[in-house]
Order: sequence, then C-alpha cells, then structure tokens
Amino acid sequence: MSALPSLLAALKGGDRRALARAITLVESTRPDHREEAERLVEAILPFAGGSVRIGVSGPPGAGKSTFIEAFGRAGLERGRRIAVLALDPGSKRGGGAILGDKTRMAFLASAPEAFIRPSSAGVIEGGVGRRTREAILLCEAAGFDAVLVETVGAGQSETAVSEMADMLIVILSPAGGDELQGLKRGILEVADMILINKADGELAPLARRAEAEYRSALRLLRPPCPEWQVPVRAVSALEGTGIAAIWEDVERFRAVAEASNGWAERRALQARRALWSEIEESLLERLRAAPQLARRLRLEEAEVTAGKRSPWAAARTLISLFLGENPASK
Ligand SMILES: Nc1nc2c(ncn2[C@@H]2O[C@H](COP(=O)(O)OP(=O)(O)OP(=O)(O)O)[C@@H](O)[C@H]2O)c(=O)[nH]1
Ligand SMILES: [Mg+2]
Repeated sequence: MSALPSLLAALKGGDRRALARAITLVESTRPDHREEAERLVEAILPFAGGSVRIGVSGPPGAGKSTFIEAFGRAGLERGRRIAVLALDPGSKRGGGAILGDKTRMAFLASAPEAFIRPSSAGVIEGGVGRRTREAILLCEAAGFDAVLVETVGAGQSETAVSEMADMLIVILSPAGGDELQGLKRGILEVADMILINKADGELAPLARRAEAEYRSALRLLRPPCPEWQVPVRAVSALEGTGIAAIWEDVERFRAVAEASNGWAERRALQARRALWSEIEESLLERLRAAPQLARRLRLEEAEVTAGKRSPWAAARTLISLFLGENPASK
C-alpha cells in the first residue's frame, strides 16, 4: 500500500512535484509519516551528495531573495539545475512572506530547471528547518546540482545553515555602518564569502565604502577555511551587477576546498554533528513525552523551581527513571 517506490522513482526522474511531496513527507511530524520519510531518505542516500550546497544568510531586507533570483538565473544560464529552500521565519506573519518570495523569485519560480520551496514557519527553528538537511538530500537525488538555502541571519541561524552548507554567502546592505559592531561579528566568522548588496544608484558609494571596511575587518578574523581568502564584493542583486561572476567564486572555492580535502571534511563533520543533534533532540522529545515520567517530571520541576531540590539531582532521578533504572541505587 506504500506509495514509496513510485515516489522514489518520480523523484529520481527529477519530477518537481514528487520532490515537493517528498519534502512535505520529511517535514511531517506524524509518526507514520516519519517512518516512511526515514525509509525514503535512506533509499535516496546513494543518489545524494552531488550538489554544491550554498547557504545564503544575512540581516532582514539585505536582499537575499533578490540575490538568489539573480544568482539562480545566472546559474541556469550556465546549465545548472537550481533548487532553492527559503526558510523565512517572517512567514510566521502568515502567507505574506512566502508570496513575497515567489514574486521576488518570479523568474526561478517559473523556470522548468529550477525548484523553489518556501518552508512554513511550523518547521523552522532559529531560522533553519529541522529537516533542511534531508530536504537538501532530496533535491540532490532529484538531480539539482546547486541547492541554495536562504535564511535570515538572526543570531544562531547562520551557524545552523553553515552546519549544512558547503559554502556560506553572507549578504549585507551598505547602509548599516554599525553593522560591523556586535551582532554581525558572528556572521562574519562563519562566512565563506561576503557580498555588500545594493551597490547601485545612491547607495553605490556607500557600498564601496562598506566593502573596504569589511575587507579590513576580516583581516582580524580567522577564515573558516584556512586556504581560502574570504572574498568581499559589492554587488547589485537588483541590477545584476557582479552576480554572474559569483559562480566563478563558488567554483574556485570548491576547487580550493577539494584540493585540501576541506570539502569532504566539512561534510563529514556536518554529518557527525547532525547525528548527535538528532540523538539529543529525539531523546529529549521521548523523555518529555514518556507517560511513566509525566507525574514525576512535574513534581521534580516544581521542587526545583521552589529551590527545594537541586536541578542536578532532579535530572539524575528523572533520567534514571526514564532508563528504567532504580533511582535510589544511583
Ligand atoms: N537598490 C537595491 N535594492 C535591492 C537590491 N536587492 C534587493 N533590494 C530591495 O531590498 C528589499 C528587500 O529585498 P529581499 O530580496 O526581499 O531581501 P531579503 O534579504 O530576502 O529579505 P527577508 O527575506 O525579508 O529578510 C526589496 O525591496 C528589494 O527590492 C539591490 O541590489 N539594490
Ligand atoms: Mg527573503
């Protein structure tokens, strides 16, 4: 009765509707879906891995979607098949942001060689979906050779996206001179490439100045990949200036990272980290939902809150109970 074999065949054939269905299945939290999704992901693993995974992060409104539209278009012209996973926490506001992205990426949305998937707010945590990693694998199995993941850089999300991307492109707008301070430092540390967008019209001189500023700021930071000098470029996503050339940077980055084995190492490290975060999240989920623990969980929590019991001891008791051990015998 399972529809899995036909879904798998359609997916491998590059069918975009099958890909959309597969991602929905993988994002589903229903236990029966989960089991099927896991089997699907296992089955496509041998066909995945063949793309360049590009994270596109940056502050709200910097022009990430506009960049992806222009960059994706340039990629299609180079014969690439482009998949876009847009993880917009703004979509919490309703369907607005998703519709916005569809219009901002109008060309890609209608191109037969492209696939766009805006993820709903429900599956997004910290700007990155819990199942984005699997969604990337599905895109690869469907034959997409560049997967672009858009996420708002709001603290942790750029690190989360750098956990699944081969290359992280950070998009900044020229206006915020004080962007350099505080907040954005984290983003600069994980960036493999920095683009100062909106280098057009009145903003062009500002963009050039920001370009020089970021370049010198970067000299004080250790690059994420030692062999790679992080490029800083002023571009205009709206007018397309400097956008097509970014594909050369991507290819150069790949060549450098592959030569030093950094490419494979990064992916291996990411897979290992994904395993551990999966273990952590699943264990916690099961512990929180364990019926035999429910009453005791509330009790211990109340005692800890009231300062009558240490969190340390309470956690140990709860974990022992969860594992079916006798908490008294420690
Ligand atoms: N002048 C100029 N405006 C741009 C450029 N790129 C984007 N914009 C404008 O900036 C605004 C935000 O662009 P988006 O592409 O939606 O930015 P975003 O970073 O995806 O925004 P969020 O996803 O909401 O965080 C829009 O009004 C764009 O038209 C550019 O290169 N030059
Ligand atoms: Mg956007």
